[in-house]
Parts: sequence; C-alpha cells; structure tokens
Amino acid sequence: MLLDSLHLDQHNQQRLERHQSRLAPWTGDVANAEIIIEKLVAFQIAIPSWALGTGGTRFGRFPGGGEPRSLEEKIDDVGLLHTLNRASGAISLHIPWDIPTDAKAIQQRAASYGLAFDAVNSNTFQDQADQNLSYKFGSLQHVDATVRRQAIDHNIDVIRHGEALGSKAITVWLSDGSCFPGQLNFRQAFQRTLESLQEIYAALPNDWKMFVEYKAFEPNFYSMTVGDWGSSYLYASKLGPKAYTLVDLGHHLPNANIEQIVAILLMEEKLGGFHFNDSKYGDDDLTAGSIKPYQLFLIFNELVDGMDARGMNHATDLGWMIDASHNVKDPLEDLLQSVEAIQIAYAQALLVDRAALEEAREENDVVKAQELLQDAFRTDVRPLVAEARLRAGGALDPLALFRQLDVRRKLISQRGAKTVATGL
Ligand code: LRH
Ligand code: MN
Ligand code: MN
Repeated sequence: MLLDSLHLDQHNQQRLERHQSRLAPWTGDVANAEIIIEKLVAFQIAIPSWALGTGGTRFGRFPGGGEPRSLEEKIDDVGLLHTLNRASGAISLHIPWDIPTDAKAIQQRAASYGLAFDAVNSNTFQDQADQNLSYKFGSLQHVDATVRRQAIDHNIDVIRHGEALGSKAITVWLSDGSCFPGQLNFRQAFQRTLESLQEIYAALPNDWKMFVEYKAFEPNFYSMTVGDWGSSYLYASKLGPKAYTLVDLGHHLPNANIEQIVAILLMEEKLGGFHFNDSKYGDDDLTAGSIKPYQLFLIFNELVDGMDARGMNHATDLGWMIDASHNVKDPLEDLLQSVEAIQIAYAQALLVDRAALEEAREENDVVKAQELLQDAFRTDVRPLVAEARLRAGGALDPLALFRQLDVRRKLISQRGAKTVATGL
C-alpha cells in the first residue's frame, strides 16, 4: 500500500489549522460557498490511461521510471490519484493500447479504488503488428472498402470491450485526412466517413453515446476529415441523438474562441464532453490551465451558464476528461496539477454573479460585464477546492503528500526504472 488512511490523516492534521484560517473568510461572507464546495465534491475528471507514462515526442522519449507495465498497474496509478484528490474517479481506456482480457477482474480492481470506466477510445491512427490492412491513407474515409470494414469492426470491438467494463461512451478520433492538395476528394471522404460512422453508431447500446472528436491538423497537415467543430457537428447531427461533438482544447487553430464554440454546441444539445489540456502553439501536450487559465475559466463560465439554462447536472451530463501527456514531468504529479487547475476554473465560474452579468449585458455596460468575469477569475478559490478534497476524504495538498511519501521512488522499486507504459 503506497498510501493509506493513516498517511492521509497525518498529512491533513498537519495542515488543518492553516487550511481553516484560509477557508474562514469564505464560509463567513460568501453566500454560495457551501454550494460550490458540494458541487466540487461531486465533480469528477476522468484520467486517460495513456497519460500515466511520459509521452513521447516525435524525436524521443525519456521515461521517468516506475511507469505502469499493464492495464492493472494503470488502474493502480489512477486509484492512487483518486485516493489523493478524490476527484479522479474514472479511467478512460484506449484500445488496443489497453487490452482488458479479463473484464471482470479489471472491473473489480477499478471498483476497489472507487473508479468507474469513462469513454473508451478506438485507435485507427496507427497500424498494429497483427493488423491486415494499413491505415496509411486513412481508416473510416479510406477509398478501399475492406480497410473501412477493418476500422469499423475495430470500433465495434472497442464498444464491446467498453460494455463489459461498464463504459457508456466511445470516443472516435480519426487522423484521417490528407497531406497535399489533390490527394483527397473532400466530399467523398466525408461521405465514406459518415457511412462508416453510421455502422459504428448502429452498434451502440441504447444507453451509450458516441463522441466525435475533431482536430484541426496533425498527423495530416493539409486537411483533416473531422477537422473542426463544424464538421464534427455535421457528423453528430446526421448520425442521431446518441452522437455528440467532443472538444479537445488542443485541437483548434491558434486563437480560436473555444468558449463560443462550447456555448453554441451546448445550446444545440450536441456537446458531449471534453479533453482538457493546454497548449502554447498547437495540440495537447501541456498541463490544463498552465498557459491560458483565463480561457479555461471562460469555457467553464459558458458551461455553468449553458448547463444551468438546460437544467443539466454538471457532474454527470457531460464527459470530463484530461488528454495530455508529457515528456519532462512526473506524469502523476502532472495529472494532479491538471485536475486542480480544472477544479479551480470550475469553482471560479460558479462564483460569477450571473444576474448582474445579464443586467450589464442588457445595459450594454461592457466594462461592468468584463469586471464581473475578471472579479471571479481573480479570486483565489484554492481554499474551496482543498475543502472539497478534505470532505471527500482526500488530501489537503495532494502533490505535497505524493512527494512526502516518495511515491515515484517506491513505484520505481516495485516496477523498475526502465518501464515504458503503452501509449503515444
Ligand atoms: C489526438 C488525441 C485523441 C487521441 C489521443 C491519444 O491528438 O487527442 O484524443 O485518442 O490524442
Ligand atoms: Mn483528445
Ligand atoms: Mn490531441
């Protein structure tokens, strides 16, 4: 046992007095502090199985040691995170990077940590050793129907794995597209992709969702067949009520107004969920909130507003997941940082005085509207987030406890210094 309730109690005891003094102004003055804490306790962010090892770059990989060698060990790592922060109560699998051969045993192991299985992810962006046909020129869009068949069957297989584990959604991200003008007939690629997705959609259990994830570029650098929220929305609309758009923050062209995209998708009942991460230039490799925390806050501001308008449950009605992997940090420390950044943005969004904001908008009082948002964003909500963790049975300072217990060194001695987790 790397971490038990004794460690947690000692850690919290040492920090309790300081925490209480930081929390006191909140519980005294702020009318909705209690509600915010309760919402934070309920809010869970799923951990992707592929973020538990150091991510590779195109140029190299520098594993830090003690990485999980199997799906079982990945579950152990997420279990550890959840024990520390009580906010990472689900794991998202990527197949075939993860192969749940014994679904019952895997489920039991996850349940022992209080973990659920979030969306399962299919992979038709790489060729596997035992695969007959190549995805070099696409998968669901491929000109050859036999390649499309192979990719469709893989997705259906992923749904079956997910069903056995208790997942309720599949995320389909396609690298399909083209690298040079002329390579692809855009309209035919769209139609073929749609028809392939329709076959996968037909295999969904009744209570499942399909998330169609878009990405502006990479690995195709001229066109992506699901390249933006518009095309994802089109696929999702044509597929039917179980299909939704998934927003990965790192998958937009620079300076895209993601919060506006989120607002509209939510209004149209087509927002399925998120892959949280951050980026300075492109894609998804940096810790959530590390570069553009104001953007993250503005996204949550739209989410809270739009979900409340539709009477949605913040914790359960959308898919919340991290999608990032790093080359230089301890992956577990990084995930603790990401979860906290997301909780902070959520708590700040819950602080916004919505009635006053609407009033300012009605009066075209631009300065007031801006001030109201900035006021919430500039508030230090960390005592609320820490209180939520404490009430849920987690650590007041998960990162400090992780270091205090020397978890990475223990993982290295258990698993070895040269382990490499499956993933990118
Ligand atoms: C693609 C992506 C997608 C994949 C994951 C590994 O960039 O965001 O979600 O499944 O990375
Ligand atoms: Mn993603
Ligand atoms: Mn990505």
